[in-house]
Amino acid sequence: MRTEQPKTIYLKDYKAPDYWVDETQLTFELFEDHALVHSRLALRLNSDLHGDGALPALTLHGQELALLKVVLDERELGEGDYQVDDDSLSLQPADATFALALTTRIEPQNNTALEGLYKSGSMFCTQCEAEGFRKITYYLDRPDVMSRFTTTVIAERERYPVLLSNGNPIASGEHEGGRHWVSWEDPFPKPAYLFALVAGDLCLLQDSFTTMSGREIDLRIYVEPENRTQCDHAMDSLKRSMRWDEEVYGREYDLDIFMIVAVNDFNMGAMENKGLNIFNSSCVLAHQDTATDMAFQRVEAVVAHEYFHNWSGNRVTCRDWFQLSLKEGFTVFRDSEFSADMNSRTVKRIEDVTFLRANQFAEDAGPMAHPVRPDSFIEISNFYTLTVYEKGAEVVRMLHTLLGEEGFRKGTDLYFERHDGQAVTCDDFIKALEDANGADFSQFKRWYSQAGTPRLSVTSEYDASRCEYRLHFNQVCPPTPGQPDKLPQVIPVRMALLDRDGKEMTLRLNGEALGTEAVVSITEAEQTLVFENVPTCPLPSLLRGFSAPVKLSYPYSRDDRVFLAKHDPDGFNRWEAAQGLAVDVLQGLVDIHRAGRPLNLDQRLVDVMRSVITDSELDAAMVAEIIRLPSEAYLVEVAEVADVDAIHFAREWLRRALAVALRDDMAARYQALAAAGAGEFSPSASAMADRSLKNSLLGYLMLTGEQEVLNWCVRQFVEASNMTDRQAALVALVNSPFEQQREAALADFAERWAAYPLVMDQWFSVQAMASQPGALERVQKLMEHPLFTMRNPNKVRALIGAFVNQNLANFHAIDGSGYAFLADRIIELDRSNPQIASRLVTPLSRWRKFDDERQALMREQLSRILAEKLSPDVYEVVSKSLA
Ligand code: 0A1
Ligand code: ZN
Repeated sequence: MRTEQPKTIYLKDYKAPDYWVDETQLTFELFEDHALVHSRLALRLNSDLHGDGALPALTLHGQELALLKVVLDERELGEGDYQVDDDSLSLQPADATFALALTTRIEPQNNTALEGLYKSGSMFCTQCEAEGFRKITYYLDRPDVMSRFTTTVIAERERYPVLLSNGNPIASGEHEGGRHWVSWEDPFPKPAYLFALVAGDLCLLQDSFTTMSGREIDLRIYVEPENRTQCDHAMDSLKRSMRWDEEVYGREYDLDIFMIVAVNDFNMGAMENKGLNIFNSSCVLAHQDTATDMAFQRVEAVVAHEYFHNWSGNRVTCRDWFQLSLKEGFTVFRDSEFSADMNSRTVKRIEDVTFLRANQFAEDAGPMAHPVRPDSFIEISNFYTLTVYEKGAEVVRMLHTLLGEEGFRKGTDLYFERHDGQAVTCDDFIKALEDANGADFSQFKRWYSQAGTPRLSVTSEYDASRCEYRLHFNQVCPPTPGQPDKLPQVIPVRMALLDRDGKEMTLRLNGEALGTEAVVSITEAEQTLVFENVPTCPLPSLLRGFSAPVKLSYPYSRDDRVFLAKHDPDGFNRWEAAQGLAVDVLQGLVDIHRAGRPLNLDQRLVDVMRSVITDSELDAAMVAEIIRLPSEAYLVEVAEVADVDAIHFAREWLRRALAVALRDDMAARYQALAAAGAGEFSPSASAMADRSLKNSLLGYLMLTGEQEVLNWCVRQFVEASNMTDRQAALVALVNSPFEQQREAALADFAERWAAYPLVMDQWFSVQAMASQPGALERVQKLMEHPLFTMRNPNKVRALIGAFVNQNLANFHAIDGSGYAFLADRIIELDRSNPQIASRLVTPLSRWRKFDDERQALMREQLSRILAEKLSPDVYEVVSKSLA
């Protein structure tokens, strides 16, 4: 916790360390009220910096530690021989190489921040990224210091039969008093952020994988005994990820054993510790009875993400935390391509783009906007952001688009070969791609240094007499904090030109035939492309597959969008056209509602929706995506000043109007899908797609208020063979006016699933998101539920997070009650878990989007928070929000 102003750290101040740590030997003695950590470090002067042999002081990072013993080269030091303050331990070495042995005492049981060594339930576990290792012992806790670790864990055998750390087990034995020990050795040098330890009473799912060179890897998933039956999907996902990384990137696993451990209390999704991934249980456990299809897909993606880090992150790591996107952007790109290969590529892309536009675009337009490679930070935990992860992945995707599959692979091969075992920068990554391909990405690198979402405005002209079609591109990137002026970026635009039948024309540019689809690079602020031999005026299909993370505008009429939604041969852009039409319609309805006039339904939207609902040839998952209206969050993002009430009203009105207009088609398709899905549960992609469409239709149909539909919904809730269908029915009931059925379903659900924390998280979320008035009171009441606790991040996200991020109409209530409620929760949580508290500030930080009255109310709450004694985490976000 802070009293004085926290310090800002700058990328430009980066300096290599004065000393290296070649070997790190750790011994943990775990007890019920504390732990002792003995470390023995082999240190060596960084002679590149200090070639003259002068020995600078050694300063190690350390926080919240009780230092019990310091031994320098076998000599125990007295208190006058070293200096300790809140963040560090300093001493003066006498030689260029030396051994330092330390003993610290820590209290994992009282570690509520879940950073460092802590307890989750009865289990000990660690979270060291980014700077958690310094809460375990004094160390050079920075990613460019890579060391070989050997770890011994000693604990009571009865309570902690399983003792794990990174690498391979090398020895074990018994101590008196019922204690036992296990030693682990990790042969690969690694930064401290990849260190992990687990001790607990865990059961094991075991399998094996034979690598491309024929090595047999022991695969282990450790969970608490009651979760033993919910690990199969994670294990399958792991094996698929291992194969995929061999096939697509030529990357083979390197240790003999790969372990995943599920813990209930975890700040993020999961962590890629070398050989010992620690997961939030929500990203491991999946069984059809308890997890939705979405949860299954998340497990698959997160397992893959952490596994892929073994190369993109662990073997090649980051020089400093400003380079975080080096591992995260690349790894998100890798996991999203993996998911695309395992499921529907187009649907995966639609999901990713939808998420990016509703969330990352908002971040890029807000007070915390920062480049993919930030220039400065106060608290690095605040920079595990959508910009570093998702926009970073988009940047890597553009490089992939520009180089093509083969060129990109040549580049990554060179990157892994050149930098294996090193801690490097985003520039090193780009350089490897350039060198392998003879490419020049100097302008492209602005994507790493400039924040903000570029706007790409396109207009066109057709010259019939010359058969020429001109596309004029104009790019502008708005100012962001600390960056008033931006330079033009490289924007790859994948595109085609369609004739009146929706057929792609052959593209000719500067005398060169490019085929029917091309990627053109826009590099200037203003640029015109002249297509030749264009026989009739075309309709452009632009930015296919969302080939660059920009805000594209082209003056499409609603009729143009209808045409593209029906005829564009590119599936992604068909969806994009339907989405654009829905956004346009909704924006029109918001304006009409604000003007106090009655709303009317544009039949063209009904027509598009009908055409897909009745098209049994089209992938059901695509249909589900096309009929899903843009979220309220996205409508807020695209509005100049967002009127949340009008947005909520218009969107709900449109949903109901569509349900009424399409009632019979929707009902027929719902019934057909329900009949087809009855019987044995299937986890196949096509069964998932069917469930997704069926449940989306049920949501619409319930808005008709018909008793018959209510009966279908109740039947689905009661008879469902899986959680996807049951939860969808619950959502529909909870959002319906049928109070008695709603309360009965909630009570039934709670009774049945009380023993399953992850299922109960859904129960909390469904209620927190229900948009009827009075949601805040309901949330406050739910906070008193015996299964709710502010100490578990999943519960906080499920109830508080869902309310403030997904229930916009209630959160933004004009009396300010939602804002005051959130401020209270942030202040309360900051005392126990600053990382989670800081993430909750986001909705308040977006105050500039709203009307004056709400702006004042939101700012008032931010100021109230700022007046408290705060962690650096919350201080940074709140102070930047108010700046
Ligand atoms: N590297 C992990 C994410 C992660 C980051 C920080 C954490 O604690 C503060 C935990 C996990 C990943 O990308 O999966
Ligand atoms: Zn990651």
